[in-house]
Amino acid sequence: MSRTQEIRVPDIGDFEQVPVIDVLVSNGDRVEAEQSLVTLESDKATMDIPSPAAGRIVEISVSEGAKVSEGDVIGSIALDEENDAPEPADVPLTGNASEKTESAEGKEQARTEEAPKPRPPIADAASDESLNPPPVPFEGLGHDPSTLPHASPSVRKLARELGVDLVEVQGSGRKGRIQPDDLKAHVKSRLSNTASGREVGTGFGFPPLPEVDFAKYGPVEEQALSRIQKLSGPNLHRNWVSIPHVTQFDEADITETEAFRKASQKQAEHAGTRMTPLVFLIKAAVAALKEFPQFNASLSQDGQSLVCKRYFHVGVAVDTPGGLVVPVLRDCDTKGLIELALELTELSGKAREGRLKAEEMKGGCFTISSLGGIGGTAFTPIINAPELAILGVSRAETKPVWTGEGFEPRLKLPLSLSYDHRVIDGAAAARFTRYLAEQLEDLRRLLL
Ligand code: CAO
Repeated sequence: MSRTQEIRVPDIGDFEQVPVIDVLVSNGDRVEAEQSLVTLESDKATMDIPSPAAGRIVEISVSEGAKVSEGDVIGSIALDEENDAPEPADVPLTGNASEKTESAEGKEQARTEEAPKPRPPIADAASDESLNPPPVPFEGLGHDPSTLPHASPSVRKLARELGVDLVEVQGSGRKGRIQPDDLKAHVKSRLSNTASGREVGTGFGFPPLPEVDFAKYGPVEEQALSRIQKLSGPNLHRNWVSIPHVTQFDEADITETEAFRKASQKQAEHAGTRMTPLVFLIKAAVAALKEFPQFNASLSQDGQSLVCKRYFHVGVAVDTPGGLVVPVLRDCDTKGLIELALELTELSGKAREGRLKAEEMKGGCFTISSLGGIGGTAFTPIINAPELAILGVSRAETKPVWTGEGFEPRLKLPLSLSYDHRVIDGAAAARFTRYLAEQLEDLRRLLL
């Protein structure tokens, strides 16, 4: 015959006389251990009283509106046979700790005795941890109690582990109770929304963007994002929110370099290309990456170490009718200016015609994004993860520079270096940018 046990309110913290807002089971129901039986709601939060063990409900003695405190009896349960194993006779439930840890041999002997074991008093049985699960803390502090969702302790525990606020989950159970499947569906939908970029700021506790019917305010037309935008948008979003960006600004005096570039234009044309400021930037970037190897690295997957690269592949952002793409020029340290110019012309041409292969956009160590041909004075480029830094280049401008005796017109190229502050310190970024600028200011340095 199965044993009956009282169901008591466990430790619920400093709360007293907490109203019962829901009774989730009826007399005769079969329940599992930990299954929620009754929901309480204080003025701060809700909690469920779990079943102390598997069995059949004999009686639930409270109803909605009743008020309970820790230790109050709220019903009784007929325990399943396996929960009803007799207590060893030689271990008094009220005994002290040393008595409870009697030898296994002694217990075994007690179990084999034929005489029925005296049933422990219910109050003592309730103090056995296996039959009396640890308290489930009140949750949801800070929420309006009237909006707090109903869910079992196991669902609440899982939600805590996953960092899900149950207020956001739609419950499909009775009275909107959140079932395990509701929680899973919620997490799946959040993940797919994040991956597709539909949800801005997920995981950071931001509210979703408001849905606005723009047509209410004037004529509108809907245009689909390009394929490239759809693909690159979520990556840009991830990089922007997950990498702590800082941008270091500087200027390089490229007066002499520009004179050299113009002078070497004929030679480039002869080779079938154009000598663009970008190839000088690539060479200067390689020199800086060699001098500061920490920039030519990526964070390991677990974020505990740096993967330092011994090759110098530089990505170049190219503006195409379909959107931004970043082809990668390989082994830039081994190539001359004309060779790089030829390669850049070929890759940017392929990019604009949509003929770039996926392989040609992989493996970069560092990216350069030049808006110099368009204009602007500075901007904050987004790091192309898993790279650690990206150089933004704006339009060079002739500026008066004080020489100590007078002003001289000098061509100044604005540089904007965004870097991953988890790995790179501000001082290192300032040194890197200065060093890069110095290479551009005096090309002879690149030969050293
Ligand atoms: N300052 C002043 N003039 C500049 C300059 C600069 N920083 N950079 C380029 N120029 C000049 C070039 O010299 C060229 O002039 P000439 O024809 O007289 O020589 C003119 O501007 C046009 O240059 P360009 O931009 O077409 O060519 P490029 O080699 O400098 O750049 C490429 C090639 C592919 C990088 C560029 O075409 C491009 O797509 N840039 C956009 C990149 C982008 O979108 N970045 C943003 C990423 S974040 O959204």
